[in-house]
Amino acid sequence: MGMKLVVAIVQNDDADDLIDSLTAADYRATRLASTGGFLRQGNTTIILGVPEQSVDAVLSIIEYHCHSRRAAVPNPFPTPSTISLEQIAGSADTGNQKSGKMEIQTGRATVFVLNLERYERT
Ligand code: 2BA
Repeated sequence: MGMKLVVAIVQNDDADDLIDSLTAADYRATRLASTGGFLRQGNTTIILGVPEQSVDAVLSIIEYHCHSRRAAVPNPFPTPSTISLEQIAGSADTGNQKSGKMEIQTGRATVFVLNLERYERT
């Protein structure tokens, strides 16, 4: 029986319900605290080793519990013209800079499905 590794990066607000639902459906999962490279804010990475035929069911559970969100966030990469000397010196809250905000629309979840060469639970 082929096994797959599902790696799902989800928003923290969706993680509890998602883990509860996966566990209730008898899927073993590991939850890792992670940080998005773009926003540099906390998110949750869930890894599950599952039989190949369970992948679609797991993806459905993820889709059901994870939500796309629109948010105004501090621009992680403000253009040089929007950076004040105070920001460069680290003495200003960049999030409150009028010119430092940007709108993003997150996805529901980012999911990778990988072939698992070997799975052991001893
Ligand atoms: P972050 O990298 O912090 O990205 C958070 C959200 O910011 C993204 O949501 C997207 O809406 C926006 N965003 C990311 N990069 C952007 C860019 N270059 N320009 C404009 N907006 C951008 P999602 O796409 O739903 O991603 C959520 C999290 O999933 C990401 O957090 C990252 O931790 C992970 N992720 C997404 N794609 C990935 C990939 N190809 N490889 C590894 N991790 C990924």
